[in-house]
Amino acid sequence: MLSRTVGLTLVNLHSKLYTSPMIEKIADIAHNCKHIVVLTGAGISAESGVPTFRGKEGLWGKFRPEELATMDAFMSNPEIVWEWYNWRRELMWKVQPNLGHDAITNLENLSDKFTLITQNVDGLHKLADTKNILELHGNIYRNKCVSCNTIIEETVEIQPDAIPSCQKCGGKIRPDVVWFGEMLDEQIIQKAFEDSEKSELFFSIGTSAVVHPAASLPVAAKERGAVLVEINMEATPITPIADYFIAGKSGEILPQIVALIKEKRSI
Ligand code: BJW
Ligand code: ZN
Repeated sequence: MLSRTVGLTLVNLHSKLYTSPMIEKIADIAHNCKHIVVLTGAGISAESGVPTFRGKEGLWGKFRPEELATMDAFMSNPEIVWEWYNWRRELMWKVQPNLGHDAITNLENLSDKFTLITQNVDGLHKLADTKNILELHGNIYRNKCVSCNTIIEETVEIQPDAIPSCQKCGGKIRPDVVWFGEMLDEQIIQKAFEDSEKSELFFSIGTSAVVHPAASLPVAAKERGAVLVEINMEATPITPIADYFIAGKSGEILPQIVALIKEKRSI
């Protein structure tokens, strides 16, 4: 195959892969390490058509987080909150994983030990067949009781003007996502820190790295000696501590890294 594209995109000449020295270096580190952790944010799903939160086109440019993504907002206006979540569910239901999600699955298959930590609630990593996933901020398709936290696994369509009540305690049903001011699932966040701190190579991909505790994970990994790689369209608060920062789209960069690891494995 003879193909050539410009910039950071893959250049494949006579089946030998040529790419940037930085990507080459990262692939080399990945090839030689035992434990990789990947943290993703909304940016990984942007190329699938899921809106991000921050930035010009982000959801928080059009909607106020405190009116939609807090318990206070839900208690004072559950109909509006459900309308917003129904709109997002519908949007997410229609989209497919992109090349970035697929590359992460390939990276997992090429790794001895691999953990994917995602802040996303869209379920696209699962759909792309990544196996070891920690969902930090819940899942938009799951519901739970606002009072007793009973999980309602099956996707029930919620009518905003007739929000169902919990069969156990009568509390209102809400989406099982983590809103501002709410604690993350203790076991999930503990495992996320444990794996991050044990990792040799940590990728922070498509996250603005401003929401905690998720944004502390790359810092914790780096402090314990991991090589920190950031892939994002723009710099973030963690860029200054990253060993490698690649400015670009995850759906274009990640497949290059995976292709190079595969090439190294077949040598
Ligand atoms: C691309 C791309 C492409 C685009 N390729 N890249 C410490 C310090 C300060 C504050 C706090 C702190 N600890 C806790 C807090 C408070 C708060 C917080 O962090 N606030 C800050 C914002 C100031 N945190 C919390 O409240 C958390 N709870 C908690 O800590 O509990 C303990 C506690 C309780 C009470 C009091 C105090 C502490 C919970 C946070 C929950 C976040 N929830 C949301 C909504 C989830 C549900 C839903 O989806 O509906 O989670 S908010 C939203 O932000 C969502 C995301 O998961 C999260 C992170 O956003 P993300 O993924 O980074 O997206 P963006 O849009 O910000 O960035 C996208 C990036 O992609 C950009 O950088 C683009 O450039 C890039 N990009 N295309 C590569 N193709
Ligand atoms: Zn209940």
